[in-house]
Amino acid sequence: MAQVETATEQAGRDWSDMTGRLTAPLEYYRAEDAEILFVTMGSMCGTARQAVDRLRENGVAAGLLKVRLFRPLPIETLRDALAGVPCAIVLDRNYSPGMGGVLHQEIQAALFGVQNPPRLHGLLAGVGGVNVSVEDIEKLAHDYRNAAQSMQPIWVTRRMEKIEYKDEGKFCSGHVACAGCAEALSMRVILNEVGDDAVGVVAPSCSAVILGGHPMSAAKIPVLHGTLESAAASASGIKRALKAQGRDDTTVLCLAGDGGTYDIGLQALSSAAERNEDILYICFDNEGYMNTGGQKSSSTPSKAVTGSTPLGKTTRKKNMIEILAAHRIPYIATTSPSHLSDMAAKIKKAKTIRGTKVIFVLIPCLPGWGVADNAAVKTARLGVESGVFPLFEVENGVDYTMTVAQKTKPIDGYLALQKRYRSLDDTGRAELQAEVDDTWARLIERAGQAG
Ligand SMILES: Cc1ncc(C[n+]2csc(CCOP(=O)(O)OP(=O)(O)O)c2C)c(N)n1
Ligand code: SF4
Ligand SMILES: [Mg+2]
Repeated sequence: MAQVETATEQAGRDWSDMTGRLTAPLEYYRAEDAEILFVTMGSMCGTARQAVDRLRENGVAAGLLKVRLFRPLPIETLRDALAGVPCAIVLDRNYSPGMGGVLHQEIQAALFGVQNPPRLHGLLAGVGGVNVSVEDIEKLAHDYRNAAQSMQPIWVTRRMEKIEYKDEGKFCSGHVACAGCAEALSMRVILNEVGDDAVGVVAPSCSAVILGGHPMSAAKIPVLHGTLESAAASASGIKRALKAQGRDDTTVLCLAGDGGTYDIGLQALSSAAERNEDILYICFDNEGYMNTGGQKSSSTPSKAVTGSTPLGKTTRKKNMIEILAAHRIPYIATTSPSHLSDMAAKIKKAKTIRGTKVIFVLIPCLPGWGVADNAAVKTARLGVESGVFPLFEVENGVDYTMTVAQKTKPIDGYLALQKRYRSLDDTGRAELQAEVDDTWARLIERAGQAG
């Protein structure tokens, strides 16, 4: 056991000779003259590194000590690293009941008897999968840099988003979506907001499979299963028929996938939009033809591997929002299952508007994207936070309003959760990042111009 630290150091040097990437039991980032040193492990380090950069840009001498070897803990090296540092903040994404964060406890014990130890703070951050952002860590530096040391661990994470949401039971259990599918979750919110006075038109897609046919449908509103080409046309006809019966207030809800929206149903949708038919059209955008086995659609983004693009798609995702905006329809919005209150609010708003409303919902598809069955919402959240799938509204084709106005993360975390990008090299990743940055900049410009 006593030799593990030395052996790990040697293995790290050998690895560095072969790859140029240094790994060591303890790794330092901008730590030389740090007056405040973050100490953490694992995935928290990437976020902490960015926070250190931002703090340094703003004149705070922050640094990071990454603990790679936890058992056995490299105690002497740790003691040397921390002696003389004015303030150390241990970030634990774990909780040992009765004790607190395990790294904090170990470091507290390791520092026993050290001359000139740091003021140590043990912060429990991100426990239970709660997101910890760069801004959160920056704020912790400001909150704790001058605070007196506390022996007790401190819970610091933001509360989980509390969703003010009352499920009206418009979407029944027993549906056949893949377990963990974010489309089923979104469907629940959408049907809830649309209410009883509605008629649905569903294009062949996962939503058609999820809802199923009469009398076993999971939706509590009447649903017409249309063709892939004609969902918007069918919805237009139904709306006109209802209007002729004096049921002008009945919502006609069209549910389609991206294949049925960007490709095969585009002609009917464009015609309906040009006529400004009074329909609420939802596109569940899972970026491919998923219920037929995961082929690419024109919504599939660059470089994503699908059943029909085994080496990655070579063209960009079609910008359907701008195409629809060019029709000057009253309302277009993007939504995500990671932001359910926002989704509900946009459906509610769309219901009050007469004319064609189109709402896109980001759906990370579990088998299609190679996402773990508990990670659809997390993936969607990272899609929003990295600006891959910005949340915004376009009114009358010209007024752009950002719902989430900041892009706070690089795309790496979003890509890492998906197998469809697993063969992407650094060059490909950089190209994709550049594409996202470019699209984001244009969007912000539009939103700015509108304001
Ligand atoms: C004209 C036509 N072509 C092909 C099909 C077969 N088909 C049924 S659903 C589907 C995939 C639709 O993909 P998308 O709209 O993205 O929905 P998802 O399955 O991804 O939810 C296809 C190709 C069809 N029904 N009609
Ligand atoms: S294939 Fe994808 S979108 Fe369709 S039900 Fe499964 S997870 Fe949901
Ligand atoms: Mg699809």
